[in-house]
Amino acid sequence: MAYTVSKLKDYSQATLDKAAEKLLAALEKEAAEVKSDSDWKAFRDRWMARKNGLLAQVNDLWLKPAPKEAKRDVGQRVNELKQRVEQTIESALQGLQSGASVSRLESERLDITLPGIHRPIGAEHPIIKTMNEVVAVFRDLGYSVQEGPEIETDYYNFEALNFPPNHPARDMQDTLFIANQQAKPQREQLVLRTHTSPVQIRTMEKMKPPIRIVIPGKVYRNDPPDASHSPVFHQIEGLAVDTKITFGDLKGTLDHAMKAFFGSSVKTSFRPSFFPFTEPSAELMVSCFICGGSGRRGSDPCRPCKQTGWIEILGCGMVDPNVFQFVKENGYDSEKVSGFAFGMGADRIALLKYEVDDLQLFFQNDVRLLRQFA
Ligand code: 2NL
Repeated sequence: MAYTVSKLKDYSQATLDKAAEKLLAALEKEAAEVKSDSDWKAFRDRWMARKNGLLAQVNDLWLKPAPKEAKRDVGQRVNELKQRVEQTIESALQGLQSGASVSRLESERLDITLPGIHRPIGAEHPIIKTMNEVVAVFRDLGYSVQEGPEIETDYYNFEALNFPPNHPARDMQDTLFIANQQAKPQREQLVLRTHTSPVQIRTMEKMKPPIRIVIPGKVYRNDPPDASHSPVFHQIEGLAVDTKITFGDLKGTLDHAMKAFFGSSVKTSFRPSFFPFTEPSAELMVSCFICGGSGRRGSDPCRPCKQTGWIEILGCGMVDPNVFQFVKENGYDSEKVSGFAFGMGADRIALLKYEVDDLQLFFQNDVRLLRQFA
Protein backbone atom coordinates (compact mmCIF):
# COMPACT_ATOMS: atom_id res chain seq x y z
CA MET A 1 0.00 0.00 0.00
CA ALA A 2 1.31 3.39 -1.02
CA TYR A 3 1.84 5.87 1.75
CA THR A 4 -0.79 8.61 2.15
CA VAL A 5 -0.90 11.65 4.44
CA SER A 6 -3.79 11.57 6.85
CA LYS A 7 -5.14 14.06 9.39
CA LEU A 8 -3.59 14.02 12.87
CA LYS A 9 -5.92 12.81 15.60
CA ASP A 10 -4.27 15.21 18.04
CA TYR A 11 -1.24 17.49 18.28
CA SER A 12 0.64 15.72 21.06
CA GLN A 13 4.41 15.17 20.79
CA ALA A 14 3.86 11.39 20.55
CA THR A 15 1.40 11.67 17.68
CA LEU A 16 3.63 14.13 15.83
CA ASP A 17 6.66 11.83 16.32
CA LYS A 18 4.81 8.83 15.00
CA ALA A 19 3.39 10.60 11.96
CA ALA A 20 6.84 12.02 11.07
CA GLU A 21 8.43 8.59 11.50
CA LYS A 22 5.91 6.97 9.15
CA LEU A 23 6.42 9.69 6.56
CA LEU A 24 10.24 9.38 6.66
CA ALA A 25 10.08 5.58 6.40
CA ALA A 26 7.91 5.88 3.28
CA LEU A 27 10.30 8.51 1.85
CA GLU A 28 13.37 6.25 2.28
CA LYS A 29 11.59 3.22 0.88
CA GLU A 30 10.45 5.08 -2.24
CA ALA A 31 13.88 6.68 -2.75
CA ALA A 32 15.46 3.22 -2.75
CA GLU A 33 13.11 2.19 -5.55
CA VAL A 34 14.22 4.97 -7.91
CA LYS A 35 16.04 3.19 -10.76
CA SER A 36 15.66 5.46 -13.77
CA ASP A 37 15.23 9.10 -14.72
CA SER A 38 11.49 8.62 -15.11
CA ASP A 39 11.24 6.90 -11.71
CA TRP A 40 13.02 9.87 -10.21
CA LYS A 41 10.71 12.41 -11.84
CA ALA A 42 7.64 10.54 -10.61
CA PHE A 43 9.17 10.33 -7.11
CA ARG A 44 9.98 14.05 -7.07
CA ASP A 45 6.51 15.04 -8.29
CA ARG A 46 4.72 12.73 -5.85
CA TRP A 47 6.47 14.47 -2.96
CA MET A 48 7.04 17.99 -4.18
CA ALA A 49 4.14 18.88 -6.53
CA ARG A 50 2.71 22.22 -5.47
CA LYS A 51 -0.77 20.95 -6.03
CA ASN A 52 -1.45 17.85 -3.97
CA GLY A 53 2.13 16.66 -3.56
CA LEU A 54 2.67 14.81 -0.25
CA LEU A 55 4.40 17.87 1.24
CA ALA A 56 1.52 20.08 0.16
CA GLN A 57 -0.82 17.62 1.88
CA VAL A 58 1.30 17.74 5.05
CA ASN A 59 0.89 21.49 4.94
CA ASP A 60 -2.87 21.27 4.41
CA LEU A 61 -3.66 18.39 6.78
CA TRP A 62 -1.12 18.92 9.59
CA LEU A 63 -0.10 22.54 9.77
CA LYS A 64 -3.21 24.44 8.65
CA PRO A 65 -5.70 22.85 11.09
CA ALA A 66 -3.21 23.03 14.05
CA PRO A 67 -4.49 25.03 17.00
CA LYS A 68 -2.74 28.34 17.67
CA GLU A 69 -0.65 27.05 20.58
CA ALA A 70 0.70 24.06 18.54
CA LYS A 71 1.36 26.01 15.28
CA ARG A 72 4.94 27.01 16.13
CA ASP A 73 5.98 23.47 16.97
CA VAL A 74 4.17 21.83 14.07
CA GLY A 75 5.55 24.48 11.67
CA GLN A 76 9.08 23.68 12.76
CA ARG A 77 8.58 19.92 12.30
CA VAL A 78 7.00 20.42 8.87
CA ASN A 79 10.00 22.52 7.83
CA GLU A 80 12.38 19.80 8.97
CA LEU A 81 10.44 17.19 7.03
CA LYS A 82 10.47 19.42 3.97
CA GLN A 83 14.27 19.64 4.16
CA ARG A 84 14.60 15.86 4.55
CA VAL A 85 12.38 15.30 1.51
CA GLU A 86 14.39 17.75 -0.61
CA GLN A 87 17.69 16.17 0.47
CA THR A 88 16.44 12.67 -0.25
CA ILE A 89 15.17 13.63 -3.69
CA GLU A 90 18.48 15.33 -4.50
CA SER A 91 20.59 12.38 -3.37
CA ALA A 92 18.35 9.94 -5.29
CA LEU A 93 19.24 11.94 -8.43
CA GLN A 94 22.94 11.86 -7.61
CA GLY A 95 22.78 8.11 -7.02
CA LEU A 96 21.16 7.73 -10.42
CA GLN A 97 23.89 9.82 -12.12
CA SER A 98 26.85 8.06 -10.48
CA GLY A 99 25.25 4.74 -11.37
CA ALA A 100 24.93 5.97 -14.96
CA SER A 101 28.57 7.03 -15.12
CA VAL A 102 29.66 3.63 -13.89
CA SER A 103 27.67 1.99 -16.67
CA ARG A 104 29.13 4.48 -19.17
CA LEU A 105 32.63 3.52 -18.07
CA GLU A 106 31.62 -0.11 -18.47
CA SER A 107 30.35 0.40 -22.00
CA GLU A 108 33.37 2.43 -23.05
CA ARG A 109 35.89 0.02 -21.61
CA LEU A 110 38.87 -0.30 -23.98
CA ASP A 111 41.15 -3.31 -23.90
CA ILE A 112 44.42 -1.99 -25.24
CA THR A 113 45.93 -5.46 -25.19
CA LEU A 114 43.62 -6.63 -28.02
CA PRO A 115 45.27 -6.74 -31.48
CA GLY A 116 44.54 -3.54 -33.46
CA ILE A 117 42.46 -3.18 -36.61
CA HIS A 118 44.69 -4.08 -39.54
CA ARG A 119 44.74 -1.34 -42.14
CA PRO A 120 46.80 -2.04 -45.27
CA ILE A 121 49.43 0.69 -45.60
CA GLY A 122 51.04 1.93 -48.78
CA ALA A 123 54.64 1.39 -49.81
CA GLU A 124 57.19 3.71 -51.34
CA HIS A 125 57.02 3.53 -55.12
CA PRO A 126 60.15 1.82 -56.53
CA ILE A 127 61.18 4.97 -58.42
CA ILE A 128 60.83 7.19 -55.33
CA LYS A 129 62.63 4.54 -53.28
CA THR A 130 65.51 4.55 -55.76
CA MET A 131 65.70 8.36 -55.73
CA ASN A 132 65.68 8.44 -51.92
CA GLU A 133 68.46 5.85 -51.75
CA VAL A 134 70.67 7.70 -54.23
CA VAL A 135 70.02 11.01 -52.48
CA ALA A 136 70.91 9.39 -49.12
CA VAL A 137 74.33 8.35 -50.47
CA PHE A 138 75.14 11.95 -51.40
CA ARG A 139 73.64 13.37 -48.21
CA ASP A 140 76.15 11.24 -46.33
CA LEU A 141 78.88 13.00 -48.33
CA GLY A 142 77.58 16.41 -47.21
CA TYR A 143 75.48 17.24 -50.28
CA SER A 144 72.26 19.19 -49.74
CA VAL A 145 69.04 18.52 -51.66
CA GLN A 146 67.57 21.15 -53.97
CA GLU A 147 64.33 21.23 -55.93
CA GLY A 148 62.92 23.56 -58.56
CA PRO A 149 60.00 24.20 -60.97
CA GLU A 150 58.89 21.61 -63.53
CA ILE A 151 57.78 24.37 -65.91
CA GLU A 152 60.94 26.21 -66.95
CA THR A 153 62.02 28.99 -69.24
CA ASP A 154 64.11 28.29 -72.33
CA TYR A 155 66.84 30.27 -70.54
CA TYR A 156 67.21 27.89 -67.58
CA ASN A 157 66.44 24.71 -69.50
CA PHE A 158 68.71 25.35 -72.51
CA GLU A 159 70.47 28.71 -72.88
CA ALA A 160 72.33 28.83 -69.54
CA LEU A 161 73.31 25.18 -70.03
CA ASN A 162 75.23 26.03 -73.21
CA PHE A 163 72.78 24.52 -75.68
CA PRO A 164 73.37 26.30 -79.01
CA PRO A 165 70.26 28.09 -80.45
CA ASN A 166 69.51 25.35 -82.95
CA HIS A 167 70.40 22.33 -80.83
CA PRO A 168 68.09 19.40 -81.68
CA ALA A 169 66.92 19.14 -78.03
CA ARG A 170 65.16 22.49 -78.54
CA ASP A 171 63.09 20.85 -81.24
CA MET A 172 59.39 20.02 -80.88
CA GLN A 173 60.45 16.43 -81.58
CA ASP A 174 62.12 16.19 -78.19
CA THR A 175 60.71 18.87 -75.91
CA LEU A 176 57.19 19.48 -74.61
CA PHE A 177 56.40 23.18 -75.02
CA ILE A 178 53.79 25.21 -73.15
CA ALA A 179 51.27 26.56 -75.70
CA ASN A 180 51.08 30.19 -76.95
CA GLN A 181 54.60 31.32 -76.04
CA GLN A 182 55.60 32.56 -79.52
CA ALA A 183 55.02 36.23 -78.67
CA LYS A 184 57.73 36.14 -75.97
CA PRO A 185 61.46 36.38 -76.62
CA GLN A 186 62.94 32.88 -76.93
CA ARG A 187 64.64 32.90 -73.52
CA GLU A 188 61.32 33.53 -71.71
CA GLN A 189 59.35 30.86 -73.53
CA LEU A 190 58.09 28.10 -71.25
CA VAL A 191 58.81 24.39 -71.60
CA LEU A 192 58.39 21.35 -69.37
CA ARG A 193 61.92 20.89 -68.07
CA THR A 194 63.74 18.16 -70.00
CA HIS A 195 66.29 17.59 -67.22
CA THR A 196 66.84 18.77 -63.63
CA SER A 197 69.89 20.87 -64.68
CA PRO A 198 67.92 24.18 -64.56
CA VAL A 199 67.81 23.76 -60.76
CA GLN A 200 71.64 23.70 -60.77
CA ILE A 201 71.68 27.12 -62.46
CA ARG A 202 69.00 28.46 -60.10
CA THR A 203 70.98 27.19 -57.11
CA MET A 204 74.23 28.76 -58.32
CA GLU A 205 72.35 32.06 -58.71
CA LYS A 206 71.33 31.99 -55.04
CA MET A 207 74.24 30.18 -53.32
CA LYS A 208 77.87 31.22 -53.67
CA PRO A 209 80.57 28.56 -54.10
CA PRO A 210 81.62 26.22 -52.61
CA ILE A 211 78.47 24.06 -53.15
CA ARG A 212 77.61 20.39 -53.10
CA ILE A 213 74.04 19.66 -54.20
CA VAL A 214 71.83 16.83 -55.45
CA ILE A 215 68.59 17.40 -57.31
CA PRO A 216 65.96 14.67 -57.62
CA GLY A 217 62.86 15.37 -59.68
CA LYS A 218 60.38 14.75 -62.50
CA VAL A 219 61.40 15.65 -66.05
CA TYR A 220 59.56 15.56 -69.37
CA ARG A 221 60.30 14.62 -72.98
CA ASN A 222 58.17 14.30 -76.09
CA ASP A 223 58.57 10.51 -76.19
CA PRO A 224 55.67 8.12 -76.70
CA PRO A 225 55.47 5.56 -73.90
CA ASP A 226 57.08 2.16 -74.48
CA ALA A 227 59.05 -0.42 -72.49
CA SER A 228 61.96 2.01 -71.96
CA HIS A 229 60.45 5.48 -72.59
CA SER A 230 57.86 7.70 -70.92
CA PRO A 231 56.88 11.35 -71.41
CA VAL A 232 57.38 11.78 -67.64
CA PHE A 233 60.43 10.29 -65.99
CA HIS A 234 62.82 11.01 -63.13
CA GLN A 235 66.36 12.28 -62.82
CA ILE A 236 68.88 12.78 -60.11
CA GLU A 237 71.61 15.29 -60.82
CA GLY A 238 74.52 16.39 -58.71
CA LEU A 239 76.95 19.27 -58.72
CA ALA A 240 80.09 20.09 -56.76
CA VAL A 241 81.79 23.47 -57.23
CA ASP A 242 84.85 24.62 -55.29
CA THR A 243 88.40 25.77 -55.87
CA LYS A 244 90.56 23.02 -57.37
CA ILE A 245 87.83 20.43 -58.09
CA THR A 246 89.38 17.94 -60.51
CA PHE A 247 88.31 15.02 -62.67
CA GLY A 248 89.93 12.86 -59.96
CA ASP A 249 87.35 14.19 -57.45
CA LEU A 250 84.61 13.27 -59.90
CA LYS A 251 85.95 9.74 -60.31
CA GLY A 252 86.52 9.15 -56.59
CA THR A 253 83.11 10.56 -55.59
CA LEU A 254 81.16 8.59 -58.18
CA ASP A 255 83.12 5.36 -57.57
CA HIS A 256 82.27 5.66 -53.86
CA ALA A 257 78.62 6.47 -54.62
CA MET A 258 78.23 3.43 -56.90
CA LYS A 259 79.75 1.12 -54.28
CA ALA A 260 77.49 2.61 -51.59
CA PHE A 261 74.41 2.17 -53.78
CA PHE A 262 75.01 -1.15 -55.61
CA GLY A 263 77.34 -2.85 -53.13
CA SER A 264 81.05 -2.64 -52.42
CA SER A 265 81.98 -5.31 -54.97
CA VAL A 266 81.05 -3.26 -58.07
CA LYS A 267 83.77 -1.73 -60.24
CA THR A 268 83.43 1.51 -62.19
CA SER A 269 84.73 2.50 -65.61
CA PHE A 270 84.60 5.89 -67.34
CA ARG A 271 84.23 6.30 -71.12
CA PRO A 272 84.44 9.53 -73.10
CA SER A 273 81.12 11.14 -73.98
CA PHE A 274 79.61 14.51 -74.83
CA PHE A 275 77.15 16.89 -73.12
CA PRO A 276 76.68 20.55 -73.98
CA PHE A 277 77.22 21.60 -70.32
CA THR A 278 80.33 19.58 -69.43
CA GLU A 279 83.86 19.42 -70.86
CA PRO A 280 85.33 16.85 -70.73
CA SER A 281 82.32 14.53 -70.41
CA ALA A 282 82.07 10.86 -69.59
CA GLU A 283 79.70 7.95 -69.23
CA LEU A 284 80.02 5.96 -66.05
CA MET A 285 79.81 2.20 -66.40
CA VAL A 286 79.28 -0.06 -63.38
CA SER A 287 80.24 -3.74 -63.47
CA CYS A 288 77.00 -5.68 -63.83
CA PHE A 289 75.52 -6.13 -60.34
CA ILE A 290 73.29 -8.91 -61.68
CA CYS A 291 75.93 -11.25 -63.15
CA GLY A 292 78.93 -9.88 -61.26
CA GLY A 293 80.57 -8.81 -64.54
CA SER A 294 80.75 -12.25 -66.10
CA GLY A 295 78.07 -11.57 -68.70
CA ARG A 296 76.43 -14.89 -67.91
CA ARG A 297 73.87 -16.20 -65.44
CA GLY A 298 74.58 -19.86 -65.17
CA SER A 299 74.21 -21.15 -68.70
CA ASP A 300 72.08 -18.14 -69.81
CA PRO A 301 73.31 -14.84 -71.25
CA CYS A 302 72.91 -11.92 -68.77
CA ARG A 303 70.19 -9.66 -70.16
CA PRO A 304 70.59 -6.44 -68.14
CA CYS A 305 74.23 -5.99 -69.31
CA LYS A 306 73.66 -7.63 -72.71
CA GLN A 307 76.51 -10.03 -71.88
CA THR A 308 79.04 -7.18 -71.70
CA GLY A 309 79.48 -7.37 -67.92
CA TRP A 310 78.96 -3.56 -67.73
CA ILE A 311 75.90 -1.34 -67.29
CA GLU A 312 75.79 2.38 -68.14
CA ILE A 313 74.47 4.25 -65.11
CA LEU A 314 75.04 7.95 -65.63
CA GLY A 315 76.58 10.83 -67.56
CA CYS A 316 79.05 13.20 -65.97
CA GLY A 317 81.82 15.68 -66.60
CA MET A 318 83.58 18.86 -65.57
CA VAL A 319 81.27 21.90 -65.68
CA ASP A 320 81.85 23.75 -68.97
CA PRO A 321 83.27 27.27 -68.40
CA ASN A 322 80.51 28.55 -70.71
CA VAL A 323 77.96 27.48 -68.05
CA PHE A 324 79.85 29.27 -65.25
CA GLN A 325 79.78 32.40 -67.45
CA PHE A 326 76.02 32.73 -66.78
CA VAL A 327 76.50 32.81 -62.99
CA LYS A 328 79.92 34.50 -62.91
CA GLU A 329 78.63 37.54 -60.92
CA ASN A 330 77.70 35.25 -58.00
CA GLY A 331 81.27 34.01 -57.56
CA TYR A 332 81.43 31.34 -60.26
CA ASP A 333 84.48 32.69 -62.11
CA SER A 334 85.90 29.80 -64.12
CA GLU A 335 89.39 31.24 -63.51
CA LYS A 336 88.85 30.67 -59.77
CA VAL A 337 86.47 27.74 -59.37
CA SER A 338 85.88 24.44 -61.08
CA GLY A 339 83.27 21.73 -60.64
CA PHE A 340 81.94 18.40 -61.68
CA ALA A 341 78.38 17.41 -62.42
CA PHE A 342 76.50 14.22 -63.14
CA GLY A 343 73.01 13.12 -64.05
CA MET A 344 71.21 9.80 -64.00
CA GLY A 345 67.79 8.41 -64.84
CA ALA A 346 66.11 7.07 -61.71
CA ASP A 347 63.58 5.05 -63.70
CA ARG A 348 66.26 3.15 -65.62
CA ILE A 349 68.19 2.40 -62.42
CA ALA A 350 65.01 1.14 -60.72
CA LEU A 351 64.24 -1.09 -63.75
CA LEU A 352 67.73 -2.60 -63.60
CA LYS A 353 67.88 -2.93 -59.83
CA TYR A 354 64.51 -4.67 -59.50
CA GLU A 355 64.79 -6.52 -62.82
CA VAL A 356 61.51 -5.08 -64.11
CA ASP A 357 61.36 -5.39 -67.89
CA ASP A 358 58.74 -2.79 -68.78
CA LEU A 359 58.90 0.88 -67.67
CA GLN A 360 55.13 1.22 -68.11
CA LEU A 361 54.63 -1.10 -65.12
CA PHE A 362 55.96 1.72 -62.93
CA PHE A 363 53.24 4.11 -64.09
CA GLN A 364 50.20 1.82 -64.22
CA ASN A 365 50.08 1.47 -60.43
CA ASP A 366 48.86 -2.09 -60.53
CA VAL A 367 48.82 -3.26 -56.90
CA ARG A 368 50.23 -6.61 -57.95
CA LEU A 369 53.48 -4.82 -58.84
CA LEU A 370 53.44 -2.31 -55.99
CA ARG A 371 52.74 -4.97 -53.36
CA GLN A 372 56.13 -6.52 -54.15
CA PHE A 373 57.81 -3.40 -52.80
CA ALA A 374 55.81 -3.26 -49.56
C1 2NL B 1 72.61 12.13 -68.19
C2 2NL B 1 73.69 13.16 -68.11
C3 2NL B 1 74.39 15.06 -66.93
C4 2NL B 1 74.96 17.13 -65.95
C5 2NL B 1 74.03 16.18 -66.26
C6 2NL B 1 75.18 19.49 -65.32
C7 2NL B 1 74.52 20.59 -64.80
C8 2NL B 1 75.17 21.80 -64.82
C9 2NL B 1 76.40 21.91 -65.32
C10 2NL B 1 77.00 20.80 -65.83
CL1 2NL B 1 74.39 23.19 -64.21
N1 2NL B 1 76.37 19.62 -65.81
N2 2NL B 1 74.55 18.29 -65.31
C11 2NL B 1 76.28 16.94 -66.34
C12 2NL B 1 76.64 15.77 -67.02
C13 2NL B 1 75.68 14.83 -67.31
O1 2NL B 1 73.39 14.15 -67.19
O2 2NL B 1 72.74 11.20 -68.89
N3 2NL B 1 71.52 12.30 -67.46
C14 2NL B 1 70.45 11.39 -67.44
